[in-house]
Amino acid sequence: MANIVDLRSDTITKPTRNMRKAMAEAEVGDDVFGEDPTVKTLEDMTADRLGKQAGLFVTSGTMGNLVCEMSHCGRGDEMILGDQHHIFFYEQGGSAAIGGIHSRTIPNNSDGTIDLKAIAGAIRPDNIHFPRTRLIVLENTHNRCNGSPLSIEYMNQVGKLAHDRGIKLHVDGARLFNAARGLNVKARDLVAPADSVTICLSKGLAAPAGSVVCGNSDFIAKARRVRKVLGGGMRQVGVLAAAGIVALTEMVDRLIEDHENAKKLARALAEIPGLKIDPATVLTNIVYVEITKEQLTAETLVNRLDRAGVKVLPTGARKIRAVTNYHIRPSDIETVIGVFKTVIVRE
Ligand code: TLP
Repeated sequence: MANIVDLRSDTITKPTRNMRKAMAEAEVGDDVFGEDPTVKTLEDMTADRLGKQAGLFVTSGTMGNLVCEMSHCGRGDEMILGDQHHIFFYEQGGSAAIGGIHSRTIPNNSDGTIDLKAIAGAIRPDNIHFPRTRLIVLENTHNRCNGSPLSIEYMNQVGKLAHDRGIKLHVDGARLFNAARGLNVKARDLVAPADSVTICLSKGLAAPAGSVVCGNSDFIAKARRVRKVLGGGMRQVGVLAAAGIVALTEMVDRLIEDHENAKKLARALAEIPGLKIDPATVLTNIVYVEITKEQLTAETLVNRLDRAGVKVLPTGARKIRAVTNYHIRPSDIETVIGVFKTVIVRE
């Protein structure tokens, strides 16, 4: 079969040659004893890049978020977050199931923000009947909201609101570097108001696994304990951290190519009758498309595309998602556009 163009996610990216070499040559030690030099380098490097005191290597974005939530909140405490956040939508309710944390959701705007007034209104007063509001969570870029990057101004406004009320701010920055490249700002400026942040190495940055949590030293000491109780203490894990170091040093700047590819795809799909998308909403590497052609479901479209060598994800009955990534070239985008036209227009 001809080349498959896989746009299901940027999580499908495979490690680069430089990553494999670094993994093979990595110096390692028992990281639960704090003796893996490569993990330490990755943690320090990430913290430095994000303007935080310390970092903690974790297995995944899901673990990073849960570790942060549980480090900020005790059982019965409440966190405020958007109803489209990954944490609320796709993490199995782990905050409640494992952390005993109560989620108070606020509808996300289509650009991934949540209204400041709504956040302020959701903060609980001190009352014996209420849970205590301990945490506000933002997601940047916002996966389910078109991969939208949240601006420095907005992040600062939410940070101020949180801190004025003695509440912490966590940022799910699984694609924080996409946000920074998309807005042409520094990642550290985006998370300056955050008390904790999770970034992922294994999405757009193409490392095989791993995320890093950053915050101040006291917070990271607490987070290290939580990681251990969740079974996330790994031993000679410098073999993975080595790929993460390459991801941070070599793979961030090129994210702009993914964004260009996504914008090109969005512009072309907007021209195809039977599909609906506003290309102006595509600012990073995630493209959501609504299907308006009568009686065409996402499932049918995804199957037809798949048979023609293009993989995308159904994200609703009449909605699909395409995510550009390291393995996608501009010529693949041309191919994908052609396949969409054939599948939608001609069938
Ligand atoms: N997102 C995955 C799927 O789970 C949907 C994807 O393909 O986009 N935060 C955000 C914003 C994410 O998009 C993801 C993964 C995570 C956290 C969780 O990361 P992992 O998969 O490493 O646990």
